[in-house]
Amino acid sequence: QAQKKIFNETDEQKEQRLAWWVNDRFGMFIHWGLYSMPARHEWVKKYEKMTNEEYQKYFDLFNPDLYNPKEWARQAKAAGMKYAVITTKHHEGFCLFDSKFTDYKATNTPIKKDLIKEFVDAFRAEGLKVGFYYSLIDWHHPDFTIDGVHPQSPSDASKYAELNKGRDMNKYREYLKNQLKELMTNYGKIDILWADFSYPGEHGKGKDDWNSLELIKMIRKLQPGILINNRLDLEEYDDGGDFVTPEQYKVAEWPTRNGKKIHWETCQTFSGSWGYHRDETSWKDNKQLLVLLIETVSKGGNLLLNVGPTSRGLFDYRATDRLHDMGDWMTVNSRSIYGCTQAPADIKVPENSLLTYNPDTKRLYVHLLDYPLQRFELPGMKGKVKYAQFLHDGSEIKMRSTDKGDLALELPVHKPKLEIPVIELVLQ
Ligand code: JFZ
Repeated sequence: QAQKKIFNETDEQKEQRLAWWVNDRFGMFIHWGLYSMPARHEWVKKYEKMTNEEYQKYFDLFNPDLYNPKEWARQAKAAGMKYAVITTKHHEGFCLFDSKFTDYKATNTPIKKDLIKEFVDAFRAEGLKVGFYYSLIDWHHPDFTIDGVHPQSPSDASKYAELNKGRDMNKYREYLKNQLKELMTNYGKIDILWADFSYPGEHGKGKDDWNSLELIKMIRKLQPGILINNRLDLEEYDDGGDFVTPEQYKVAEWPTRNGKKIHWETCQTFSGSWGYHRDETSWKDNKQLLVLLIETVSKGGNLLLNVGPTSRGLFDYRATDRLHDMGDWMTVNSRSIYGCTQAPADIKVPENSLLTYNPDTKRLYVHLLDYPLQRFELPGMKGKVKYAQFLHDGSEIKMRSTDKGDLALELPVHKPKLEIPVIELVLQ
């Protein structure tokens, strides 16, 4: 099958462009907008079928007076995250940035600030890479045609044409292009563009509705080093997206395309919704979150973990607590995450554990999900390991042979005081 490509970039050049991202593995997603005020899901406008008029009160009163992105950046960095992707505009259509092409923006609310400008400055100052989420969907723009995901979508299909009278997608396409141009021009070097999302089909939208081909060319021209996700509906092209984005579920194995392993990033929430949700109780615990990160790296992927700040501009304490605890673990264990990937196929995964591997240092990391009593066997590893130690305190773990001639480690009876202890094996 002939390769269809948009750009003439070699595989090697692409790997170079993505090298930092593959190495860093762990980023923060931030979903922030007017929906932080109702605080009951970022799709609240659609779920509750609100009109623009009904939604207007949030715009009129939006005033995140405690917004301090330096503190967000501090928390992200302390958690071990290396990049952050923020919603510059979500489906509600509200722009956190100062755009020339709309009045529906933060600078026209009581906060009167370009929130994105401050975000970019603060995160860069902490040494974090910055990415922009931009919603292709827009529930506010008068030319965006009402479709299946629109708050006013009728159940009776024959009503669409009538409801869409006077709406002109040509004008909306211009708007998309103009706004993306602003975002790619006015904020310095942008490391990631996270477009969201396409849903081709009847009463859906895809590449022709957005003019995706023209958009991706413009974006890469304005920001040559940028990484772009796969939600522009350009997957017929080999380079129509730099990475795939499995969302809110666990991938069974490393995703492939034409039999080749491809770059992937899973995005996940703490509690289910992306925007701040006051009453949600389904928060993942620390161990689940660490497993999510480790398992992702064990299959060669990245984790983009989401925070939904409140309408005052703060991270909710439940998010802050979890970020803090992940940071405690990362402080001593990040060597099993950064620069790591799936272990070589010939290495057997021991029971109740997850493996990651650093191909540069030839070190194998065994994450103990269920701390074993004293003896830990590594079938097939005899003669392959030079040295074994705990990662958190660098203390030696003695090696010995089992009766069957396999390698076994002598673990201390007392479980080290951290959720998931990691053994570092220095391979021959
Ligand atoms: C989208 C948004 O609707 C959602 O609010 C959030 O921003 C999330 C990160 O992205 O939700 C999607 C988009 C695509 C799929 C699923 C949910 N998908 O392709 O399965």
